[in-house]
Amino acid sequence: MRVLVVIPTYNERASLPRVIARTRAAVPDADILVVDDASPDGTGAVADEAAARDPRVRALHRRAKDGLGRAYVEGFRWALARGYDAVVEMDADGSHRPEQLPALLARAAAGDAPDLVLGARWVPGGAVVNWPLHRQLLSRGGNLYVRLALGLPVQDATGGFRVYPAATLRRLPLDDIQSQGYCFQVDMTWRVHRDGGRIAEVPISFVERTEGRSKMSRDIVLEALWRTTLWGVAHRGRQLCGVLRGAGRRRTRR
Ligand SMILES: Nc1nc2c(ncn2[C@@H]2O[C@H](COP(=O)(O)OP(=O)(O)O)[C@@H](O)[C@H]2O)c(=O)[nH]1
Ligand SMILES: [Mg+2]
Repeated sequence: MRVLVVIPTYNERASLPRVIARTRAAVPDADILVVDDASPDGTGAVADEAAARDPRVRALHRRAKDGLGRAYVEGFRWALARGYDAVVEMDADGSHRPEQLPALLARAAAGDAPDLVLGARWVPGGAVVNWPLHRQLLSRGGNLYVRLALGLPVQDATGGFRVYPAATLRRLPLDDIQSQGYCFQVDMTWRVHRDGGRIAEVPISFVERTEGRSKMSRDIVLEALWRTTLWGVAHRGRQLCGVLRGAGRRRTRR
């Protein structure tokens, strides 16, 4: 299996070299693509230095900060154009432990061939380390809302440590994906599920970053909230139409 690990970066100069080194050690056969949004702190140059030293590392430079979703879509296209079999999403800040990648990839390659493998915090065996209470509540609350609004049968739809088989990415309309922030993760999960895809969750331990700063913001939370609400209303509307159509058919038959 040819695997590409896509690492989006915005101001991750301090943590990126170590994350790249840990990834190379954990999955020596995988390639790495850093997708940097012109980070003012020079992360792009750090990625270029890593790429110059190691042919398995590549750097893609975007002109300006344009959100996690668009950075990933660009990474996915890069992978599909080069014939990779699977694409990994992983953060640059060390929160996603590269040492857990072999378990995620093994699950992706298992006999039942899931269409998406999620690294999950909120499942038995999963954990968060050093995350402040407000982030834990936001993540748990967000996931609960996603389950209630969409009926999505997963425990951690918001996490960004996951494996996409290339076939799944090829089926998705990558051009249509509007989500910019972290709701991109929910958007993708929801699309795979609606498409009839099988989703597997593998427990991970998420470790709060020790360097740099989180890019989580109020706008990112609001985007996730309004988009999930719209998807939920549309979904529940479709369900209701289905129920009413079924009842109508039963009445005409009688
Ligand atoms: N290319 C790119 N990467 C981003 C952007 N926003 C966040 N990231 C990266 O996405 C990953 C997750 O972001 P982070 O701030 O750690 O989010 P948190 O873990 O939820 O606090 C990190 O590797 C960030 O550098 C963006 O607009 N563009
Ligand atoms: Mg982080």
